Amino acid sequence: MFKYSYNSLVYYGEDVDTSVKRVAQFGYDALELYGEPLEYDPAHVRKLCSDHNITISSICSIYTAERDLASPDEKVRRDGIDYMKRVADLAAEVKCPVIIAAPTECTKLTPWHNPDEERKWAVESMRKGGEHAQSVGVNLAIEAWNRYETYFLNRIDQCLEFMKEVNLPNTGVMGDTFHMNIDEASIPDALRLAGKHLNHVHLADSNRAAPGKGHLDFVPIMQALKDIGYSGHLAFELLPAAADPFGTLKKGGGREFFDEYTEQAIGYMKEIEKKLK
Ligand code: LER
Ligand code: MN
Repeated sequence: MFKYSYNSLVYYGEDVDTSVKRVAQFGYDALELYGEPLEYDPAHVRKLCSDHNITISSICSIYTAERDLASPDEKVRRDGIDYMKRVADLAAEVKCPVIIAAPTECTKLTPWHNPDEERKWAVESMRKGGEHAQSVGVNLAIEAWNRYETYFLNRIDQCLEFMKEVNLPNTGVMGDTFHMNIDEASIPDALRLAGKHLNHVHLADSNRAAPGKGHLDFVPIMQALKDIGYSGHLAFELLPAAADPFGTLKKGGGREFFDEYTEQAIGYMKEIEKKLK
């Protein structure tokens, strides 16, 4: 019923060939690429996808302090917009429908300037990047992150407000169950609120491990997605339980996030699907 994807961010240090083969082997529809466009050869990715009957569901943009769309520094905002354009171009080249967008650096916990002005800059920057994405046929999914990763958009209702201000037809919102577990009063209600504007989803359990390894109840979450007629991808975005998950991966930890969790995540959700009304 649903289309599944796996975010390659956790396949740290691996070539895209191996990642595509792994998700194909475990019955996925798609792979989510991490957002560093220079690391991919689009023609090669297209060929790999067609050889293994996989699509690219989405691109997980990486927003850093140098790419912050709300920065008081005009050059930083421009670099952020240019980055968004490059991610959109890669998406178009690999036939990927949606790229993740966020107004701030991931882990920016306080504004660097007057918050109202930051918001105005964020809206303007997102609109400029989004207009380019629209011109190459790509949609933006505005993602809410929990309070420990941004002060800006922590919940779906805030993303919907921001989306209205950006005011582009190719812009929607997305939920990530790891963040939602922290900052939404109810994950299913937030998904219902997003309704037709929901254009991407990240799935992870409460501890960011594969569903079934934490304490989230995925039945009402998936029921809400079914009830709103969600037709986009469900992409597992799983990361090691550490303050510095990439440090863990760099040291060779988190091996269960490769084969073991890739297999377990989709298997668990297919069982959940059987319980839906
Ligand atoms: C950040 O925690 C996150 O959820 C990612 O999707 C990064 O874009
Ligand atoms: Mn996410």
